[in-house]
Amino acid sequence: MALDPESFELLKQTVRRFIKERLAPAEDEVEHQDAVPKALVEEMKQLGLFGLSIPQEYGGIGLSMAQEIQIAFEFGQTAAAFRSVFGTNVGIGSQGILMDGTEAQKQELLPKVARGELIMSFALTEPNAGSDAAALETRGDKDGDVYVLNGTKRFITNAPSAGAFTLMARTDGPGPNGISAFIVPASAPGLTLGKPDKKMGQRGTKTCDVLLENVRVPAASLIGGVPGKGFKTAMKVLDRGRLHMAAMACGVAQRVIDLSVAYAKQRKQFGQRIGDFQLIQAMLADSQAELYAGWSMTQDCARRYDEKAPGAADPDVSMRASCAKLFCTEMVGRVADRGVQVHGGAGYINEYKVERLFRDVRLLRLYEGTSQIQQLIIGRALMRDDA
Ligand code: COS
Repeated sequence: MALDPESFELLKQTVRRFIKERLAPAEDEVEHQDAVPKALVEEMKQLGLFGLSIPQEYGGIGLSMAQEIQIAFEFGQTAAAFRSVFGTNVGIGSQGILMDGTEAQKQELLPKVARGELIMSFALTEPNAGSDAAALETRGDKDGDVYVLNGTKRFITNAPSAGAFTLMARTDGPGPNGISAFIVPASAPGLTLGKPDKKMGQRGTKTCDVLLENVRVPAASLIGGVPGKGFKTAMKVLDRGRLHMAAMACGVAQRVIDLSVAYAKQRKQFGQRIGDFQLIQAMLADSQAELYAGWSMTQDCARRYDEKAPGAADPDVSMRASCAKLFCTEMVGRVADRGVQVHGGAGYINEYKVERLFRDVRLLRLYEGTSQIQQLIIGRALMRDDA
């Protein structure tokens, strides 16, 4: 699946212009209001951003992974909240349905997801199951043709705006193979939301708990109609999400470098531009070299992702997606830190964009699998006997 090169180039130029002309001027408002203006969300829907990764047969734009990462890179260059508005529809919220859902589920849900009429959110994490996702405790007990869901999901991105959740619950005993993935409407009786989380950064993005108390969903809402497959669906969805995150991290790194270079050209000390000092140049150079490495790696992995069978698991690609996520999210942490350093005292002031970016990128090393989980996946892959 891919959009033809000409249409894709047009889309990329449109996205660039949209970010420059519509989103960048609204960044301060997002930071201070802690919300994305509704009018901009509507414009995002018109542009088709909610359906970037959904095949054209289901009403989306049908980007390949190699194309999607380029759009993620562009969105890395503006406030994180904008990408987050449609991020779960494009990624972790919808991809489980696309990869493992029945044809009926795809036809019913994906066109609405692609149009942004239905916001999908991904509910895996729980108070006692973060990195150890297979330890999740939310129960899905079968009662005739219905599953009864009970439990708590934590830090769920876009939960306040979600119309439905891709939600993992335990239906069949302990361990990963006892987990099933459900499509749960936000309106289901017994489903309630916790209060919005107050986060360190990424203002304008919304997360909260999702509480399930005797929520009854038909057995037909099991993704793929088969129990016990939910953990693998979640892992496949996360592989893809990790690559998207790596690309976004590269986009932020690009922005930090651009801001830092601009500042280094304009700020004068000791009678000259600070950018003329080699110690400043060294920081800029390290950031540029690291971005180049991370972006090359991400593009290579996306190409490999597109080459494998759609929806299939490929341990080598999973391992490389973890390499990209690990390297790029750690890289952007270092780049943002140097960005603040180049800005000196100004870099610690909220009016300067690097201060926000420094806080915003901290999350990238945590969500969709911490750096330590990525190390574990890579290490295990190398130690496999058949590797
Ligand atoms: N694609 C497809 N299948 C996968 C897979 C992948 N990327 N990763 C694992 N699996 C399969 C395994 O092959 C195994 O299948 P079999 O039982 O048929 O052998 C099954 O899933 C269980 O895998 P594993 O034994 O590796 O599970 P673990 O409990 O040891 O956990 C980690 C694996 C730690 C990698 C997983 O729990 C994880 O990614 N944790 C982080 C969760 C996360 O990212 N949370 C972020 C919040 S969501 S935004």
